[in-house]
Amino acid sequence: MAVIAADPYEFAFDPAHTALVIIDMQRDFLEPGGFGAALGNDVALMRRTIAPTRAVLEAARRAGLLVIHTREGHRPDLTDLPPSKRARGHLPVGIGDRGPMGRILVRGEPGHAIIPELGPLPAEPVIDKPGKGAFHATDLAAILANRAIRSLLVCGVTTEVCVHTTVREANDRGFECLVLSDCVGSYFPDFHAAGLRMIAAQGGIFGWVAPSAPVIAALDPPP
Ligand code: TIU
Repeated sequence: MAVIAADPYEFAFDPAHTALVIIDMQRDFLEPGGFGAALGNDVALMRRTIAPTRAVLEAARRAGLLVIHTREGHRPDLTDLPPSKRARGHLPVGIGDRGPMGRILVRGEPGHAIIPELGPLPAEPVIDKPGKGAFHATDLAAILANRAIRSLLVCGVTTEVCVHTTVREANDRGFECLVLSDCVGSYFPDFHAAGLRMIAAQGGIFGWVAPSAPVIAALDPPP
């Protein structure tokens, strides 16, 4: 077992039964000129997660962890897009519309792709999810069960939306989740901070929070 200092108390995990889950590190959320930026958000708040997430990703690959990437998006015909989600916000350019990097949150479009810095390897499952949570309407639960995964190391964006929803879904399914504080980001710093506190509050009501450095150290034991 690897054991690291975390909030609210130490997090113990067996790397053989642990997956790294990287949530929605897509061009439309992180790149200047994408959907998030077009909505007036400061993508710099999100981009600070790229370097630490890449370091965790490389350590997870070295350690042989199951690595799973997710993308939020919809079929090109939008048949899996709830009308409520499409209508929400009365956006002038919304989901399914042509945006700065192709049709927004539509699978196969440039903006839907994972940023090149964190691109998946061919053997790493990519979960295409229509919702905020990675379990809803996907085969993530089956993939984790087939590998006897019990613990999740969670990175990605945004802290209070897709990361939170996924961690809550995972927690209710019996997974132990460690959220890596420097590897998750939000357009809203106060939501990010509160989101992390909410994970670890009440004795770890949804899971644990720790920075990436001790996780990388635990995955890379000294020779
Ligand atoms: N991936 C994810 O969090 N999707 C969002 O829509 N996030 C927002 O914060 N809007």
